Amino acid sequence: MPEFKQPILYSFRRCPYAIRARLALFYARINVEIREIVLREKPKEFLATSPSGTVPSLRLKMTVLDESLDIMKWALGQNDPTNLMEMPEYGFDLISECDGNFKRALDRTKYPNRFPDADPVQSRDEASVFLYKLENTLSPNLFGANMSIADLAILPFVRQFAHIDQVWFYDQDWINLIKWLDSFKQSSEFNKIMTKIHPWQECDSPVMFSDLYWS
Ligand SMILES: N[C@@H](CCC(=O)N[C@@H](CS)C(=O)NCC(=O)O)C(=O)O
Repeated sequence: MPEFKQPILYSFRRCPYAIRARLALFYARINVEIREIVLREKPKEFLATSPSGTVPSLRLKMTVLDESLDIMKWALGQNDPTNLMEMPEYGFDLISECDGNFKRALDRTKYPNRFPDADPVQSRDEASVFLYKLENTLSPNLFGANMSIADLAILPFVRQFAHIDQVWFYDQDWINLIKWLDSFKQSSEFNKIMTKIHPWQECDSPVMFSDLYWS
């Protein structure tokens, strides 16, 4: 076993689950080594770490966190300078709905070839039901002026949905949703954690959050 020096986050830049994990670690100012993974060529070190073979996966000294939401809760449980965890329990229901029915419908409209039995337009309508629910909740964030863990957990998926057909998305009458998404996409936090890095190789020196984001 290699000596444990610091937490290691296996990540994939565009993956919405990995984006939410990086955001939480960034907001919590937790310094981790980040290893960018190519999903079609998963390195053996990653497969040895992640029981599910999915990103994100965070190797800690005694354990591995293999679910993005667990990484978020762990990070913000260590340090939560902007009070992201201060939200009603209902916020976790919204996250579950995002990860469940909304993501299911999103995938069926984004990847019609993978789901030949699903109608992409009907799936888009199904996904939109959740987005209108958010539209009616936003003021300007899900729980008022402060961002919460629910905002950080859900926004990467709304972004993914919006990118399927941006013309159509920006043509819908979800004004609050568009403002919320645009403000997220323009935020320095989001832009920092989207910094491009080369796929990790065993011979590389560690790339730390502190080198990328806090230098
Ligand atoms: N429930 C997991 C889901 C993570 C997930 O599905 N990530 C995708 C990338 S966006 C993945 O790693 N897929 C494996 C693959 O494509 O081989 C989480 O919340 O972390």
